[in-house]
Amino acid sequence: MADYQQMWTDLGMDLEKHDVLCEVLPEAFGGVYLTQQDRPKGMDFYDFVVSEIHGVRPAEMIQHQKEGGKVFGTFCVYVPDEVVFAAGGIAAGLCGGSQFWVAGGEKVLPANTCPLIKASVGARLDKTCPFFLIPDMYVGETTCDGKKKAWEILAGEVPFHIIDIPQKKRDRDIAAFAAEIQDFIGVVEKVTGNQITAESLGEAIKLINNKRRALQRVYNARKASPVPISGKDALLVTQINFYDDPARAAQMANNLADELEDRISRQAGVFPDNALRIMISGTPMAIPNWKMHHIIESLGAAVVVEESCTGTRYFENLVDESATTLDGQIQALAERYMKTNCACFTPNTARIDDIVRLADEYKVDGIIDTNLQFCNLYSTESYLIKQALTERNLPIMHIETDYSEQDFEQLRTRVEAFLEMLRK
Ligand code: BJ8
Repeated sequence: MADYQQMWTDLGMDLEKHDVLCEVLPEAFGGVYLTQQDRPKGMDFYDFVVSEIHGVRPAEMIQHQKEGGKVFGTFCVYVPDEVVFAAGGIAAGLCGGSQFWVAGGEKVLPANTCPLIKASVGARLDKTCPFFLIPDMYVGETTCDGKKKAWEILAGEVPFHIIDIPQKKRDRDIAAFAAEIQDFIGVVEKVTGNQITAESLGEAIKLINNKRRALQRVYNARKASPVPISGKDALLVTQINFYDDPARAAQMANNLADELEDRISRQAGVFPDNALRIMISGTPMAIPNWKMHHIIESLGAAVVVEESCTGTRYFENLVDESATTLDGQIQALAERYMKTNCACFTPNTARIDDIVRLADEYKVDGIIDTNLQFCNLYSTESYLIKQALTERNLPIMHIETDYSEQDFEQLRTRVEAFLEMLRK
């Protein structure tokens, strides 16, 4: 890795603590990723990004700030990145996915808070992640109670804008979300000093849609049998797309998709033809959370799709590009974002429809519905999901886990039993 010590010092990072993270991550990545056979060449880019994870992209963001640009750190797929890029800013998804940061979060949060929230707060307070120290503003949302309250703590550290997310999906809720986008435009214009026009927002909508289209191509390739890319690799692509430059992210995902389509035409796969095909549904898996994929794939089954915000929910729906006025574009954005089916909505039956549809499209043999520990929204919803899938004879198991390795063997045993059942 290049030398980023000066950059980290300037950011006020706790270098001693950060060194500990820098020591463990390459080993974890090597064990989970580099041991895989016959990975697509297109993964080299993503491996490089991980090898320089706290260097290369943070350096670009700081350069952007030196040139007068602003950086916005975001925490949810309901935050419309288009608005930030339309004002010449950079938006980067920040959610913490490492157990390393959990203890820092527990200093200020109840222990029974989900690890994603604890890690996100800990990464900032412990000053061990450059991505959390760079932004000029954080942008959060009112999805779950844990996040809402955590934002109040983080607001003591960084200017914080909170987008109010409706809890139902009636026309008036979509109108309310459009008003939130309108407010967000005002905030972003003030922070960046740049006015958002119909032209700049139209370009930003295309920019982010292109990234979504590229990810759709990668995911479409996963519908093939034998599957041309592992679930672990596909997950890494999505995780990195949360904070990479969107134009480059689209280009790299398109390059990878070209290669995957070529593999499909040659019937080349990374798992045998008869490997079990698994869908993971549930809460997002922020980088470097690769735990469930690693368990499943090391047992010989392929994860072929994720119904999650680090999966299909991130890119499935495009924003209508035909509007030419700001009002029309804001409405198009509101309609697109409100199609995302997070468990914070009630009722949320469209999420069940999504899982059933994806099970068919990706020809899955079984679904592993997974939620992070203490996420009441997704763990409660798992009851209805199990009921609906069982009615349709779709095999499903539910798992609740955190970022630690403590339950690794126990989970492995449970997943192994589920896979055995599917093989019978
Ligand atoms: S749209 S899934 S990214 S809120 S896992 S922090 S819900 S207690 S992450 Fe999410 Fe947006 Fe929904 Fe997606 Fe709370 Fe649950 Fe933790 Fe969660």
